[in-house]
Amino acid sequence: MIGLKAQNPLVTHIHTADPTARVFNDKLYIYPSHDVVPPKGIDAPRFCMPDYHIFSLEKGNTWRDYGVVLDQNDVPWGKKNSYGMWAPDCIERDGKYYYYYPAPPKDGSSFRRIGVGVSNNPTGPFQWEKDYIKGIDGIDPGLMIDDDGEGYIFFAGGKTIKGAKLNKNMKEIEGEAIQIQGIPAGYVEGPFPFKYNGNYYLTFAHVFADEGYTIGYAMSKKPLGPYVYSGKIMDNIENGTNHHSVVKYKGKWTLFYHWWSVSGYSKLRSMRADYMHFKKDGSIKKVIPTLR
Ligand code: FUB
Repeated sequence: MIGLKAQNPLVTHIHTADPTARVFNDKLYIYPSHDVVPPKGIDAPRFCMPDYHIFSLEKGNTWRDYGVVLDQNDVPWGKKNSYGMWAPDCIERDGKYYYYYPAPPKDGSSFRRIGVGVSNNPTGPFQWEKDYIKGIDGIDPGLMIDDDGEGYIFFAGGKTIKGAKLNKNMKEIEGEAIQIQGIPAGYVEGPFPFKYNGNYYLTFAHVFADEGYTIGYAMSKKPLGPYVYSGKIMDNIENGTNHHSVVKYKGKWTLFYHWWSVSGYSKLRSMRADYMHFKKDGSIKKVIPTLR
């Protein structure tokens, strides 16, 4: 266990990226990915990402690091030493916690597949499914449980966002994943779904040719859309990528994202958080990050 002060960047003992924040039983958890310096002799891919840690916010505003919850070489269906454990998510349904993660598959069927593990606790241990979820071919799983209890998974694939309803077991999708309509042109990744005041929101990292990575969002009246692009939540802050999440914690909406101020290198990122505000009409005010 490692205790750290709750301020930006949130932790500095390891590099963390793509933070998915969740509140379970009034406690704040973060499910980030983990950037490392390529070990000697390793011809690492663009990002070097070997495993996942989980964090929780403790009394006194310190972060607890639960250590490695899944190593790349323990993914039952994964390619060994891929260093490709990209952005994960975790969601609760009926008292069980489901952890979704992308990894390169050993069968070579795709760039990334998405696997799932289940636990009775938000921090595991998780029982990892032997195979990846069929019908999903992409990265960056983003999960949502609707008010009626139905589960949805969104992911990025081929510069688009796709989504599907999950079966009750949370390990299979119902039918086929569909391309989400209404997402603007340009490279998109890191979809994060949530619901507020009867509207469905889908936020995503959105790359503009002349600006680079921003955080954009779209709104809909139905979980799988069609969505209407509604603007930017954050301008490009030169943070490498702009994978993020949104959560309401202790009455305040908060945006979790990353930047590389600690390392000075865009592939060694550090997670951060800033408050986010809605306007009366449901639109989101742009977040000005505290870059310190
Ligand atoms: O962190 C690795 C990948 O870069 C994520 O999966 C993307 O969203 C981008 O942040």
